Amino acid sequence: MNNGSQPFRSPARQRLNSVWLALILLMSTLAAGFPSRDTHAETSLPFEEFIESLWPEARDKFGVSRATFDTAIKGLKPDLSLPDLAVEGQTRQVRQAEFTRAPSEYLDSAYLGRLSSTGRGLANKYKAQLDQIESRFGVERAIVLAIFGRETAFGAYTPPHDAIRVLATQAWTGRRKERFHDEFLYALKLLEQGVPRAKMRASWAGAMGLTQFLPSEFFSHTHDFGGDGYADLFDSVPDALASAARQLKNHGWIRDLEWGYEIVIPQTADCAMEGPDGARTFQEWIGLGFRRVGGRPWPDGIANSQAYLMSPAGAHGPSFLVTDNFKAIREYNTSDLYATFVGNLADRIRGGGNFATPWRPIGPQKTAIIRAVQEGLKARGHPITVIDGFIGSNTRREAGQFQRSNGMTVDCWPSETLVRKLSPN
Ligand SMILES: [Ca+2]
Repeated sequence: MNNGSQPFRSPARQRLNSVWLALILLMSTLAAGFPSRDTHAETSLPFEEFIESLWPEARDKFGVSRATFDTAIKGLKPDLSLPDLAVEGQTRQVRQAEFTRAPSEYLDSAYLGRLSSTGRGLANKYKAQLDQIESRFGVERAIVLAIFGRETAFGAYTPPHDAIRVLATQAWTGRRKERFHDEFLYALKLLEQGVPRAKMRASWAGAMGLTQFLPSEFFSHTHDFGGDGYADLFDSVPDALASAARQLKNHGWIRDLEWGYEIVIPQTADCAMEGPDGARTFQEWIGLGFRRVGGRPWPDGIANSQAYLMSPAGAHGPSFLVTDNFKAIREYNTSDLYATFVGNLADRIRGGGNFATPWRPIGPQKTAIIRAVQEGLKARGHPITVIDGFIGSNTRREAGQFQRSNGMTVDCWPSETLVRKLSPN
């Protein structure tokens, strides 16, 4: 699952030139207008008392013994350096990397190329098991391998945190602490079932194992491959691959359907058609003049499948028609960049996959500017429901529609220019 702290081989850092300084000054100004939600503590109990308050539930609903509980919490201290906490006196922390890194960096072709080479090797090594996984779950091997590659670089990366400490901290004072309450209890249940604490190394968001599952997912999506009675997501590659496939299937994966296709938007259309609400059949898209890049043919049998337009960098990079399987990947990690990474890595493992359209270097996605664009669009009656400073299909589409109806260049991308245009003064 979420693995924002995972190291990423990024291209050269953005240089801090005068344009950036101006942007930063603008951002500070914008940020000043939006009082942070997280400068006040929402925690009512001290950490130790909060953890102890979970004991009755751990015992009654999760079958945890007092001995396991005591051992797990002995000497436990919260880790206030984690991202996404709401801690008194602490400034806002950076959230998931998917929401801050530029698309051109996140979808770095060289890194994708290296991963795909390793992935092809693993496809040979685990051919027999992958045959069975495809047949059982209907998820194609390249997709399953791509999840493994994205999450832990095929096991080369071990997350740095102790899962119990991370989950206890997030459940106590995380910005999304409701979500982590049960995850902490499921982690205790894993200990109760004999998973060694030392194995339970987690991302800052509590995901563990070769394919990064949250503790609750160990109880809903795992698959024991080989029938030794234990789905070992820490040390068994076949178990981890089968479990990733099962998780995708549980999230609606459709057999024999691609995740999506890079396309060319016709002159008569633009990026402001983006988003799941604008889904049409492939037949309809093709009728509107959408075509695959490089004149590639459409495969047989997809005419009546639904797809929606998705341009993760607005008009500054490739656009895709994506299917319900793209949505299933997003259930693994709710981010268009994440799902595009997985889909593209799968394409490359199969031997293709280079983006035909370049990702232009548009810099990291600036939370303050995105937030100002969302506020401005909402004030003008656009259907923006969440002002969160994170960019997704909805913000890109509405930005594009505003640009279109105001005679601006339609790039569906938040910018300083767009903020000024949206400003009431
Ligand atoms: Ca097993």
